[in-house]
Amino acid sequence: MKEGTSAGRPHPLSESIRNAVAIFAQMGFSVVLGPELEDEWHNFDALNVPKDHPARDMQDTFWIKGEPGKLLRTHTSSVQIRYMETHKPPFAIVAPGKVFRNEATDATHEMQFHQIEGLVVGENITMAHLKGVLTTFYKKMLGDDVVVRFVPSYFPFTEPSVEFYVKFRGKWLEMGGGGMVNPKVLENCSIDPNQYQGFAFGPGLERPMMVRHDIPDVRLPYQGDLRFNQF
Ligand code: YSA
Repeated sequence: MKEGTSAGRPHPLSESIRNAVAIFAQMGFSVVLGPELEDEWHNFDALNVPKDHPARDMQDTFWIKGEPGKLLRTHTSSVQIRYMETHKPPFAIVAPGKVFRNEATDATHEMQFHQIEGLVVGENITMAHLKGVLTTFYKKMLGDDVVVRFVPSYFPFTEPSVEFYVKFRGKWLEMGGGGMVNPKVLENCSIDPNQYQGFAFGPGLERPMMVRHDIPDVRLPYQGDLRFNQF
């Protein structure tokens, strides 16, 4: 190799996205994609987040100027709706992609980040399946000794809901949210909640990258520092 050059490698974020997709694909999930430019129905309404409900404030939204009702998706949960509107259960999908939030940045928050949405709908699906899938995912992603903690939470589109955490630099770091799909959401997509249940989850992908590479600040890998692409 020429002096002064070094071998390149995938950016840690690309690696995080590719690993996550590969792990879920190995577990039998199909991989689907959805649009980053969304509408209110798929991002909020169909997910049981009514207009003027305080839950909408949980995610600060970038609205598109001059196009009422259009927004940059605040989470990949919009892809759940797009998929359920056009497919009949049973199915198990993941949807990776960029999401956007109009919020102040800090060491664990960027304005643009990535999530991988998971959705399983079928018969006799329980919360135990959700815990098993996510625990397996983080063990494969971060190593067998990782400890995943599940804590009760609230999302309008799941009931019951959980948040899950992994330990990083001595503190619990929130990795994502999930739960059992709210029957109202199934109904909004013309799926009979008396016959089918489902679980869904939406982990971020920047935070596992931070844990895996011991990166202390989520903003660092977004600043074009070429050392992230070198061995
Ligand atoms: C909940 C229930 C479901 O059935 C499906 C999905 C979900 C998750 C929900 N859609 C959601 O977005 N929850 S969240 O706002 O807590 O974000 C999920 C994860 O994204 C966080 O735990 C974190 O890992 C990551 N995240 C959130 N804001 C971030 C961020 N990562 C980097 N920068 C930010 N600003």
